[in-house]
Amino acid sequence: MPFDKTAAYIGLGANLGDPIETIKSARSAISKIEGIRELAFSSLYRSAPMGPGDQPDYINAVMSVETTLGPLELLRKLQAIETAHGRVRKGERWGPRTLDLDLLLYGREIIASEVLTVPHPGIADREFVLYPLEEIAPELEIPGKGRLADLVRKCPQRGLRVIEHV
Ligand code: 5RY
Ligand code: CA
Ligand code: CA
Ligand code: CA
Repeated sequence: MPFDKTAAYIGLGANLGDPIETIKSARSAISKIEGIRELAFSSLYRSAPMGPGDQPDYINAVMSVETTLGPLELLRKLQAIETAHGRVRKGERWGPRTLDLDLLLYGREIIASEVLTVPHPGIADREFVLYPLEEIAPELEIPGKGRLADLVRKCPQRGLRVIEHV
C-alpha cells in the first residue's frame, strides 16, 4: 500500500513580497519533491483579502498532484516550502504572508486530526479556492460537501480575477 498513488489538491496563496514569483517558485519546489508529480496547475488569480481586511490583495492558485506520500508527510513538505519562502509566524491570526500552502484534498479522504483537517475547512466558501479548482477539475466531488460545481454556483465571485495564464 505505501506506493499507491493518491490525487491531492494544494491551494497556494501569497500577499507579501513578490507574490507572483513566489507562487511560481512554490509550484516548482512542490513538483521537485520526491514522490510528487504535478498533474494540473490553474491560472493565477487576484482577490481581495478575506478575514482581516487591512492587508494587500492576494495572489492565489491551485494545483493537483499525484503522490505516494501520506497526508502528514505531504503536509510537512508543504510547511518546509512555506518556511523556505520566508514565512514567519507573527502574532496576528490570518495576517499577511509571503506564502501559504494548504492541503485542500487528499484523495477522497476525510481527515480530522489535531494537525490536519481535510477537506480544508474553508474550501466550500472561498472563491479563490473554488474557482481555480473548477478550472482544473470541473467534475470534482468534495468529500462531505458535495459537487464542486454546486459549491461554485453558491459562491459569489466578488473581485476575483484571472491575472496570468501559466
Ligand atoms: C473568511 C477568514 C480567514 C477567509 C476568512 C481566512 C487568503 C480566509 C485570504 C487567501 C484571499 C486568508 C484565512 N471569511 N484572502 N485570507 N486569499 N487567506 N483572497 O489566500 F481565507 S486568511
Ligand atoms: Ca516530483
Ligand atoms: Ca489558506
Ligand atoms: Ca494555511
